Amino acid sequence: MYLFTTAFLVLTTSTIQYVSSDCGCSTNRNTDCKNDLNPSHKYLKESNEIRDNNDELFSASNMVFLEKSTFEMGTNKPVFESDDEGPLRNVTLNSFYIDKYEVSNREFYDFVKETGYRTEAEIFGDSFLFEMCLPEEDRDKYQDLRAVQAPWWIKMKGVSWKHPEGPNSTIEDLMDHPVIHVSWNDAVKYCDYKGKRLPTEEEWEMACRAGLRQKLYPWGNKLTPKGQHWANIWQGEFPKSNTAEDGFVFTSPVDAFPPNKFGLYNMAGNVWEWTQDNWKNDPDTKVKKGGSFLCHESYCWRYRCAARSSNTKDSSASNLGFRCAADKIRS
Ligand SMILES: *[C@@H]1O[C@H](CO)[C@@H](O)[C@H](O)[C@H]1NC(C)=O
Ligand SMILES: *[C@@H]1O[C@H](CO)[C@@H](O)[C@H](O)[C@H]1NC(C)=O
Ligand SMILES: [Ca+2]
Ligand SMILES: [Ca+2]
Repeated sequence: MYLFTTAFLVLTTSTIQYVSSDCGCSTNRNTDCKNDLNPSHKYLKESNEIRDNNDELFSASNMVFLEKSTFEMGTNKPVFESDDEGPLRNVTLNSFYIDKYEVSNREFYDFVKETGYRTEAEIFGDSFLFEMCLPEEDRDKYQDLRAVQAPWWIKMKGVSWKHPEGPNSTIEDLMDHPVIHVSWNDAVKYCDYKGKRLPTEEEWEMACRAGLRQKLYPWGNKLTPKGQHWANIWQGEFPKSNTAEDGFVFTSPVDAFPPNKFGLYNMAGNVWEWTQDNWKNDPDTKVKKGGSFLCHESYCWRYRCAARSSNTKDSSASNLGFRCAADKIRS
């Protein structure tokens, strides 16, 4: 049922040790892995301006229209050969709309309220939780539930989009954060209800690149131009310490960090985003794009536009969400 084909398999288990030193969330370890470290909003003026306007953030047609165009997809300098990041090729796409933001908890909450929808994690009764969210003294209890090749994931009962950081956590203070612990099947249902659909991988990557040619990131080639953070990823040593220099140990609000030139937020980092496409022709495994707050250059340099990874379509985790696309906006 759950299969991590991704990212996390590149580290061998021998390099992973659990030490009791600072893992990056010590400030609030016992209260569900809260983000209270210097939010990057403090110094990213642009994101503050948007955040003041919540109507805009949660309005129904919060999408960007992208004209029919040709763009260069992929790369001839793949970082992960086995992910099929290459080759560089021209792809022509018809016009489409795409959500400015990852789907937020508030939006998903409204959807559930209106439809009574239950996610697969709720039906299965568990989801993959990143261990940092648990109090350190509890982590040993869950040895048997760790993913073999990625032991920092714990398949945890009671974790779902409503309880994203542990069975006793809530989304109360995370309404503007991306919904997580949603499967591909859940994402398809949500977009469909909104009269939308998931983006194809090509659409997603075109949107990520925002008109820039052969750049690594949605904003260019430098990770931190002007000494600022442009995405929510991992700083420090994975998986032991997250210094959260970008302001966030865990997810960030969907409108944190500057948008790319198309006005799209968090294409790189924060949470991985499901796309429509099959991974290597397997209809049960879907392509996800963009990397997440858990990505670090040392083991998962996948917050590049060309990077790609996958999960089985019924799987869910702490770092996987989505945004929708559409051919037309419902009026
Ligand atoms: C894509 O098309 C443009 C314009 O025709 C061309 O300059 C470029 O070399 C092409 N890129 C690739 C990878 O074929
Ligand atoms: C959740 O809360 C219950 C009741 O307070 C407690 O018994 C349980 O250990 C908590 N679970 C976790 C994972 O913290
Ligand atoms: Ca971060
Ligand atoms: Ca993202």
